[in-house]
Amino acid sequence: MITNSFPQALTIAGSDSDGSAGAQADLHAFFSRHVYGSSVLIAAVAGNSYGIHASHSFPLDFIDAEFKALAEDFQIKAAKTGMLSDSSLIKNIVENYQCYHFGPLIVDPVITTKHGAKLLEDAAINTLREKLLPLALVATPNYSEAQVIVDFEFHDQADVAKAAAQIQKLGVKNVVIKGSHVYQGDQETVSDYVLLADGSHYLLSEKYVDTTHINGTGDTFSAIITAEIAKNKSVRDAIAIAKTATYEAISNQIAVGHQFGPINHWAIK
Ligand code: PXL
Repeated sequence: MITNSFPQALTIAGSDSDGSAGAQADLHAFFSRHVYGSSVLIAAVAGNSYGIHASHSFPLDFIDAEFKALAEDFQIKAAKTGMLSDSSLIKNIVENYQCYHFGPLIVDPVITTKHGAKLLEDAAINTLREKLLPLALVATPNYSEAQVIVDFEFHDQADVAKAAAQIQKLGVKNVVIKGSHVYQGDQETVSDYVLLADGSHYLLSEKYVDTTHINGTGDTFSAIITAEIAKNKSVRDAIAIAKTATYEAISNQIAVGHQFGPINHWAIK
């Protein structure tokens, strides 16, 4: 057997104790697409389907040791970031990522949870814009994260397109602004706006699913893109596969938790 020939991906993220989001969702997503998953954990949260009850960040020298341990042994073909806590942590991740060879970077700029809990402090938004986003092959902000990054409110699709172009100017090669999944009365579809490196742009749509089991949706979407990039798929194909997979996971819910439960990674084909 050739050492390290199996596709491998890395998530740099927080652990969510309920298994629905963060590193756990990423690892489930890598597994679902037959990619071996490793993790650099930057924090751990005490979470369940009601929300996040406590959070603990790991020391930066421990995070350095996680990066080094993986670099010395594994051959990672693509990496992604999730929860990032604060500015010093973002700087640490940027330094470590630049020091090793972990393949293209997918940045899921996690700012708040579905319950509204903050996972990135306000003062770190600039560091995210200036240090981490410029390294991204793909960035996958959701509707509200994109508004924070560009610092203006969206009123229509033209605003979303303008924001994607602005995010691309930060250095992100390909941008996906995920459509809102908050029920708006007559919502029938959820459409993500995609702006590729060559300037082409389009909407990717799936049926809106009326469910409270949506924890880990964004993590899973960006993790599937990462898994597909690790298998040498094109960015366009990786994004399309991620959209379909995330829809499959949302629309086949499992009975776990009382409130905002997890999506179903077994449903991903
Ligand atoms: O889904 C966003 C997210 C990311 N990372 C961690 C989380 C959550 C949401 O709960 O707990 C660790």
